[in-house]
Amino acid sequence: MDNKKIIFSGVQPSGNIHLGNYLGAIKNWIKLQDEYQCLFCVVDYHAITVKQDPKELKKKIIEIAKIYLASGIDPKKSVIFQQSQISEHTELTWMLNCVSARMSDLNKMTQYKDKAGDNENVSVGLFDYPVLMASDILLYQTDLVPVGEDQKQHIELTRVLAKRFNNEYGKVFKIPEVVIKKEGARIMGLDDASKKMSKSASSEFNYIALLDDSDRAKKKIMKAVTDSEGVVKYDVKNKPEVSNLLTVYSLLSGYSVKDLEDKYKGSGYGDFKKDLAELVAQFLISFQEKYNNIKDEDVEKILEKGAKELKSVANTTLNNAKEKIGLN
Ligand code: ATP
Ligand code: LTN
Repeated sequence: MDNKKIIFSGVQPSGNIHLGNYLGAIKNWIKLQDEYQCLFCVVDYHAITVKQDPKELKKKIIEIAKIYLASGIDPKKSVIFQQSQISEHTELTWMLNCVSARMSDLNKMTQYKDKAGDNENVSVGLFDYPVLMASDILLYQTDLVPVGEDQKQHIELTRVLAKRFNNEYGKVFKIPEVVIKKEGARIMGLDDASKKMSKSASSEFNYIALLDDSDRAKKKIMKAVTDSEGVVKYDVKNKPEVSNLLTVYSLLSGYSVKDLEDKYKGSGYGDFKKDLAELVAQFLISFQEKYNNIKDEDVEKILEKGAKELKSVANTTLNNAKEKIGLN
């Protein structure tokens, strides 16, 4: 790796990757590739914090890497790799579990509370998920972590764990910064704008998957919940549904929200939704054309090459940390 600043981010190979993942995270990574050394991970150890079907998981790992490539991640500029191919991720997790992370830190994590609710019958891994995420980031001396809004708390925890370790044992880890782009940082569910668009939503009318059939996607937009006012206006507090659709429209078309408000002044939601449905369909058709042209064997080679390239970097950090706590 050269002397550029390091960017690290990742997506779990679980559920259906949706427009929220794309607009809130992956799309923003594309522009960063020239200025930074970018590392994009398929975080498969995170995916197994909830039950996965082994055959499906294998397919999903390749699918995520393909989605990275079809979105414009260039393997000549950025490193794409699979988390479980570098054992240092789980080794560092164990060390941080023991010497840096506290139950009281993890008890504050809202994602865990949202996912587990009152159910005690969830995996220990789901609770420990943020420490694995911290290890991902810290192993590579990451400078910046571009993510959607929902991950902010996890990056803050990463900083706490790194500082705590450095203070107690001597400097091993760089303290990373979170990068959250305001627009698209939290795309909301199409069926319920009070919750984020989510892979694990119970209804498929919550999200537009990147691999959705374009006609199906059009239907989902036409069925998206709005209000009864009939005014296309951005007002997150009073019109969260319409504001969410405006955000998606703006990010996919490049038009500003203001331009879109002007365009649909006085015309109700019918034309607005129809045009958005067409825009989404065209986006999906062009995305999927790229996706379908990528061969599984090529993806496997890219993942292997990525892991080879990063193994020694991860190993150096891990050994430094081991040395400091008296393990080497
Ligand atoms: P789940 O929805 O099941 O909790 P997830 O989509 O949040 O899963 P990941 O696949 O790990 O989990 O997320 C990948 C990236 O997408 C992260 O950077 C996350 O912040 C971002 N992201 C996820 N959902 C949204 C959303 N609705 N709006 C914007 N960004 C999102
Ligand atoms: N938990 C993240 C995925 C993730 C990640 C990371 C993101 C795992 N490790 C490191 C950034 C940096 C999520 O989006 N659900």
